[in-house]
Amino acid sequence: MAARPYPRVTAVLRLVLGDQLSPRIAALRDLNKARDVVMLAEVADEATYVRHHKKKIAFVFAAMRAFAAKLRADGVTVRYIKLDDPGNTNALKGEVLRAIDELRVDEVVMTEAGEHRLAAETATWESAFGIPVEIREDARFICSHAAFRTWAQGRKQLRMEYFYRQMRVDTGFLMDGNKPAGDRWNFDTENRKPAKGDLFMPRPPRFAPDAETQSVLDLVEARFGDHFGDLTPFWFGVTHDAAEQALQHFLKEALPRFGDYQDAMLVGEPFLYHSIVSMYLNVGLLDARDICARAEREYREDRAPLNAVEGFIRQILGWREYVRGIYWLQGPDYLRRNALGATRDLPWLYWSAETDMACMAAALGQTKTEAYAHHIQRLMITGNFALLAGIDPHQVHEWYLAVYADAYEWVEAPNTIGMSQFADGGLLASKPYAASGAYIDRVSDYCKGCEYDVKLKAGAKACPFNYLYWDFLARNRTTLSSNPRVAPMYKTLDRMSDERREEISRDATMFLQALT
Ligand code: FAD
Ligand code: DLZ
Ligand code: SF4
Repeated sequence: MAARPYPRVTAVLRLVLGDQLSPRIAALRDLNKARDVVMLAEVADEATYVRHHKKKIAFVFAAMRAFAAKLRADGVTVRYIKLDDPGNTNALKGEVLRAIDELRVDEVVMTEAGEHRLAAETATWESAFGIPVEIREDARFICSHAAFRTWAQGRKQLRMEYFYRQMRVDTGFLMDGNKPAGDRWNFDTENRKPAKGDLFMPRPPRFAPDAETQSVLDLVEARFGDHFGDLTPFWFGVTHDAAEQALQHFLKEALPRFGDYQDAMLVGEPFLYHSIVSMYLNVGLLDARDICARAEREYREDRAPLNAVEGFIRQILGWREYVRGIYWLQGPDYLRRNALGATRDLPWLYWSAETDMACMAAALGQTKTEAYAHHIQRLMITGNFALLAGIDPHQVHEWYLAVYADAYEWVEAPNTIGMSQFADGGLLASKPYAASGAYIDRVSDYCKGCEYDVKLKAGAKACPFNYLYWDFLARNRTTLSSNPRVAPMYKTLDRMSDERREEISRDATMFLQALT
């Protein structure tokens, strides 16, 4: 991705994709305002490669328009293609071609796309267009492709914890000299408290749509009205200033308790003490290094405890960078991994959110209304259910990619295929994130209002997670029983009477047969 050996050019088209809305994005480096044209294009292809949540499409389009307006205000020439502009080919390639024709461009410069589908396509553009197409590495990430490959080389296991420690050392975040702050790398054992309802819970700031965002909302309703999810109320910020306000609110109001309640879930509280910044961060309205530095400052200046700040920085410096590294290292075949051979179709309840399981209704309901669920809801409720029910991981992946405002394949796929569905056979997670109702009851208050009884193990009223958990282990014995972290559960299963094991299988079969 180094500069190419072409003769000096006279006009450069700089393409900025909908999730690259940062003034420091690589494609805009060395921008010549007198000569270059920056292009952004709303295209149906990108809104429908999975049928994205309506709020996600509106967020991306409105943020693209706001970014274009900001560039124009800074004296940049912008070619902005709206979805309903006459002549819109509704494909990025078509729009670049049209611009080359109409503007007499000599070169295209862009930042690498964040997923295999588009990266493979843009790699063909230079020969298709007959002019240089320079594709630059996305420098928003803290770990470059080369640095991740070097870290991964020769390792038997690619565990996040070791990657994270290396990142702490390399960046100096939360380091005191060559030691981790507080003399420990990880404070997770302190981060598992169940939350209680609190009138002063810090909810994310809500931004009223301006006139441009309102016109995007009308457009999305008209063109994608049949996509999943509620378009309104639409409260996401769509500018760098709004995202900055959301970050400041989190740092001040929620970060101090982020650690304690990281795993907690409460009825009627979709956000708890989470930051709700992923959608801003993933499109470039916030910067990962800046967020980590500012979170660290809250600890250094005694406004937030170390367990909270370390836990938060680990998500961004550790998990976020790590899953991206895995995504590019593994290649496109990763999306089709299915180590447990799961084949059930994704049940309709993932789209309707209609179910008697209170935990699933809560996680799916807020997914529909907010295009947001926090990590434990994604992993231990909807993900856990799909895993236990044996749902085809590719369908699960496509669902997660469609329904969240922050969903981009580089971050979503390793979380779904690897962490949540164990479909990569343990590359990412050392054991499946499978749990019975007891876990959900411990970290949430969902069970109190559920039609099912979390204490019951069998029968029509028993919590489905209880028998599905054992049935999952029984079904996957060949693949999982040799895993040292799962083996103790097989000992428990084997100590059960034959009648009990038959009962589990009967309850699970009946439940799964009724699942459509
Ligand atoms: P917080 O809980 O406040 O965490 C702070 C930040 O850390 C997040 O904004 C995010 O940038 C980062 N982060 C936290 N956990 C992870 C993780 N596991 N991987 C990568 N980054 C992480 N995150 C996405 O950004 N996009 C996705 O499409 C996505 N899909 C997921 C699918 C599944 C099945 C699972 C289990 C997790 C997924 N995640 C995804 C990770 C995580 O759930 C979200 O980043 C988080 O819920 C976003 O909410 P927040 O901003 O309030 O995060
Ligand atoms: C997600 C998205 C949507 C909904 N629409 C557009 C668009 O119209 N134009 C665009 O340039 N990008 C869009 N995006 C973001 C892209 O899908 C994203 O760049 C790729 O998925 C790579 O991550
Ligand atoms: Fe979920 Fe089971 Fe609790 Fe109901 S009883 S909320 S299904 S864990």
